[in-house]
Amino acid sequence: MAQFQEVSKLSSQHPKPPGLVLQYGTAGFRSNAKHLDHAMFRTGLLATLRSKKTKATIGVMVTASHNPEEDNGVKLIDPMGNMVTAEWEGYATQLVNAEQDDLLIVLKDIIEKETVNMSQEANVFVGKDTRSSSVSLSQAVLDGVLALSGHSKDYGLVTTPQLHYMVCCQNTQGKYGEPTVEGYYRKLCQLLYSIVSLCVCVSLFVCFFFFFFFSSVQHAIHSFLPLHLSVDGANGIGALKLHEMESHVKSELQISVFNDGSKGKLNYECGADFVKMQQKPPTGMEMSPGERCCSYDGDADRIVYYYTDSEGQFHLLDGDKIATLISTFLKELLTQVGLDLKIAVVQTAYANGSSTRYLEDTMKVIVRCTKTGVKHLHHAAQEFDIGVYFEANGHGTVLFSEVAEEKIQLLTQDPNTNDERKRAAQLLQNTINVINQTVGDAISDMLLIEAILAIKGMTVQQWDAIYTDLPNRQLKVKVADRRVIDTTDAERRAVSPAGLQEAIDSLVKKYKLARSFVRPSGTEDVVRVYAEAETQESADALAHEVSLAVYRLAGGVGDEPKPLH
Ligand code: G16
Repeated sequence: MAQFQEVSKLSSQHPKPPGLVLQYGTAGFRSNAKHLDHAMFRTGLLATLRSKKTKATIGVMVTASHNPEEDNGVKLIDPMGNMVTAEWEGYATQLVNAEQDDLLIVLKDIIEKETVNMSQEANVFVGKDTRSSSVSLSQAVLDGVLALSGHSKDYGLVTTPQLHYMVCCQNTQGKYGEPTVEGYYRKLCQLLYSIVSLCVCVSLFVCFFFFFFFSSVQHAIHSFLPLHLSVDGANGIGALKLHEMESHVKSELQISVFNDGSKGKLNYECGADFVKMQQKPPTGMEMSPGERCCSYDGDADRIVYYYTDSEGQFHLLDGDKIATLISTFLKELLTQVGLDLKIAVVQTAYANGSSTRYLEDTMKVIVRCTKTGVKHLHHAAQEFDIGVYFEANGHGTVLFSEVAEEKIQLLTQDPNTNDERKRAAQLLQNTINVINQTVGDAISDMLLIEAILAIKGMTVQQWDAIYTDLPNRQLKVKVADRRVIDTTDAERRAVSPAGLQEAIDSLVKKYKLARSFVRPSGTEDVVRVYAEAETQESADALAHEVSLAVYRLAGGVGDEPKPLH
């Protein structure tokens, strides 16, 4: 077949280093960029097969997100904008690891197993982040698509969620929106206008009564708009896209962008992962006490908020706090409209114990815990009418079932609905539109959070005070082969190596309100350790002791982990 000859020819320009093994991990392949050329070419091949199989457009995003600048990676996007299925992740691993001479055998095997019709047209959307290696690596993806005669559209520099959005728009014939970057901004920002204007109407209504006492209508509106926010762009694609979006929201939201890539290094001492892991502000950010700030990660699919108080103390509002704010807002609106829709929050083992207790005991919402990786959370959230999913690291979104969307839309149009119910239904409708339901999206989440705070008239301090986080610490341990650690119970317990879980259990018993778990990272060559306890000193000590147990029982390399203090 001519197509296979072309694959042979082009793959020799993207040869696999003999013996190199890569794993499709938590969010695709990730490694030092110099090992990835063949993986990109082959991901282009696989995306083309997936497109032929599904008769839909598939996305390929070249990014290593939160990893250091010298790394790169690739994420495959399925037709509805979600992550590719586990089965195809397996094919990706097989194809990428096939030695050069076996490539066609493995490729034909996948075609046969999946009964792919090779005469079917294929379409692949490709995007990339700002890493310098992304230029040649995305070209390798395009070569892979071309080798199997697929059509490709290169979106160039986009955030990961933007590419997810494009794929979904394309495959829903524009029902989800227009598959352009401009279309994305228009969709998200128009909704900010309407959410804010709804809010202004209410403010006006309230101010009408106060007018006679304080003559404060004008003042109230001016103090309400524009909102102001400082954003740390992690020196990545998010900063670039914020600049692009600025003109759309100038009068509603003023954004000061720091770490915009003009001088600093990607993700270096900045970005959502740094802020969450280090529990401190990014470098390069100007912060006034009490001012609302947020950080994106390297491909803008995560966001965390924070502020410093008048004593200079740093306060982090991570994915758990975001999930709580959004689900409280949605639950209140559902009560106002009188709709009985099942709402749930999906978290991972990293969720702070206080957040889970607050959600279950005070808010009385269903809480589910899944393995790390948005693909797992997304799947679990789909089981509910409204599924709010967030990882503590700030990656998350909200999913509305078709039934929920229909019921809400009907209410907005029902002539018998009173004004208060109609306003609440309209806000729910606007939330559906502003949120990127394909995947966690820092820009979309940020616009929703800003709108919620404005609507509720809430300061960042009031949001933070909803519940108090248990002090916690995350550490990384280097081991020879992190696959020796296997886990169960949504990664909360280790089943191997022998003795590790018993060691963790006895260490946890030493501290009050303590919890700890370990798991191999799926994006970095490390074992992650999480610990929480009643005090920061206890959380730090527990994290260190568990790190030592990992180092000793799981084949640690380099120096033994040192205590934090
Ligand atoms: C990716 C995944 C996230 C996950 C994170 C860390 O994020 O999309 O779901 O939480 O990796 O995963 P791990 O602990 O396995 O390294 P990103 O933002 O890097 O794409």
